Amino acid sequence: KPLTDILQNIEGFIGYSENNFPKLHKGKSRSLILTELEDRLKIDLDYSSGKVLGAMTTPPHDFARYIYSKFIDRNLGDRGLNPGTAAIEKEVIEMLGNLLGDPYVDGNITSGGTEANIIAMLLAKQNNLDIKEPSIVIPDSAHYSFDKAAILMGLKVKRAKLLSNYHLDFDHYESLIDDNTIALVGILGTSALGLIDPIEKIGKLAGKYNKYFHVDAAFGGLVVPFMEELGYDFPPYNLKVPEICSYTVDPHKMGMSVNPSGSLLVKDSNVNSFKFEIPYLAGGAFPSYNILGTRPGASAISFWGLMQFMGKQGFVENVRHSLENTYYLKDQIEEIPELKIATEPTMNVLGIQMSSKANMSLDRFNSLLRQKGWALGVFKQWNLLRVVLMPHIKKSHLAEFLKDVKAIF
Ligand code: 0PR
Repeated sequence: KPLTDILQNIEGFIGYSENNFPKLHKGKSRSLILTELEDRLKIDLDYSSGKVLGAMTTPPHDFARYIYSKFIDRNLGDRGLNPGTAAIEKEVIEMLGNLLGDPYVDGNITSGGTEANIIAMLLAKQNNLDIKEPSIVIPDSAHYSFDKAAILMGLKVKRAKLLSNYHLDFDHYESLIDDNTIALVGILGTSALGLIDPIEKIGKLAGKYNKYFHVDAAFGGLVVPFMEELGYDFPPYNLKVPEICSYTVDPHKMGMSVNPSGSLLVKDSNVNSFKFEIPYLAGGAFPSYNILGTRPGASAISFWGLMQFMGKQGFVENVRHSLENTYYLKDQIEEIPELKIATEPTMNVLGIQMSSKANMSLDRFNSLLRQKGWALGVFKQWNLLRVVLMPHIKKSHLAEFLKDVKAIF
């Protein structure tokens, strides 16, 4: 299909031919372009409306935005040319390591959880080059980035079942491990429900079978440590679990930082580290774990600045606000006979399902919500709608949402 046909079908598309670049001999004025952009981008959902209820992203903190635009020219792909930025990146990894139990951890800022998880699987593969038909064992709740990694590297994916409460069926997980397994994956904050896998127990399996162990804490890595500060108890989940080889944590989710910002922390004492190196760069060769070549230094710099600005207390307050909203919404949903919660929430993610009293499908319920502008995540395989109580969600948004929900039944 030609690109023009595809664009014509996008809602809000106005006249590609008018802007057709080859025909546009003379540039337009900034103000004309900005006016057009503001107008065309109006159809994108606005976080401040509270309608973005099902995404793991939130508007970046103002200070992070400011820093990002100020240092937007820094390229971590050539760290020799940007030694200041490289040092800041190293400090961000150290600070994340400190928060997660190991300040001596190695690692890099990535474009997000997907890049970090793909690199982790690549590290596992490089550590098991003798295995000819490599497979990975992941919980059925794992993010699609592991499937992407598997496609790229020709890995077989073995998905461990979930129990009826959507937690991992640990016995099934163990039964999938065999000689071809190159990596075990555990999740701190699943995409659908924010649940936590038994990280310490999977670690023990990794030790017993001598396997590479990766933890995907893209979401939970910047939630759970702050929940601990609020007095919540968790079984061991962080880098102190000795068998962990690598750990994904995303500043652009609950870290309130700019897109794109992820990170991969690597315990190089557990890994035969495989870093990419480009020898001819003007600034010299600085091997890193990244797949991206040119990569935004401003991502590292913004999160460094944001951590300094907010302090631990700032993140703790954000998490407290998100949890209060989670429990408020849970209580309210439980009062509506046609709905139920999928499972007890562990962090600020809530799954909503239809109860046996509802005479409506989940699909229909969701499309009625969409008509009213509410954007929730849909996980068809588990018959649930996901609400992520990100920092931009206010109680008043939830009250509006509940009013619309009640009007449906
Ligand atoms: N690991 C976990 C546990 C995730 O939930 C995600 C993404 C990733 C890894 C991958 O992270 P990146 O998207 O940074 O590569 N989870 C979000 C989700 O599934 C991604 C997202 C965010 C999707 C905002 C839509 C959206 O509007 O919800």
